[in-house]
Amino acid sequence: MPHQSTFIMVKPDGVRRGLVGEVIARFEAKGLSLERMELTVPSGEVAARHYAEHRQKSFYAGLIDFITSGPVVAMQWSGESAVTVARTMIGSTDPVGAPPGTIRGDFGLDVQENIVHGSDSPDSAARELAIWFG
Ligand code: D4T
Repeated sequence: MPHQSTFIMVKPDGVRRGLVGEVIARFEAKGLSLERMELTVPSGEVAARHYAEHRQKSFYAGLIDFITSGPVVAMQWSGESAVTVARTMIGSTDPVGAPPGTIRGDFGLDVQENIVHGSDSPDSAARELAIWFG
């Protein structure tokens, strides 16, 4: 099983709702290691780089407005299969269909305001960690 690093972000809705501690506690309890963490209001440039693959999508403009609407908590977590493990714990993109026990399944109902982001592959993790942490 590969040791991996992944990029996790508590989105503005998660910060506004006071779910930062809940998200961190879940990853800590699972056994992943917190390597870096920063509370920051993303610039339009960082948001555009992060969501570049969605530039042509109908929800893109709203997504950029949302992600830059307030502070997020940007984090690097590491551990065995950290990318897959974190995605499994976060749950599917639309919280309506995310199973109970996942973060989105337990705390969300809105596909845009879905609380937390996690990298979808090791390559995405490397790209996103470079965008957010340089
Ligand atoms: P992120 O990247 O935020 O962890 O989400 P996912 O990996 O689970 O989902 P994604 O890349 O397909 O979508 C990125 C981001 O866009 C928002 N979104 C998505 C939205 O606002 N409306 C939509 O219809 C969809 C499909 C939610 C996550």
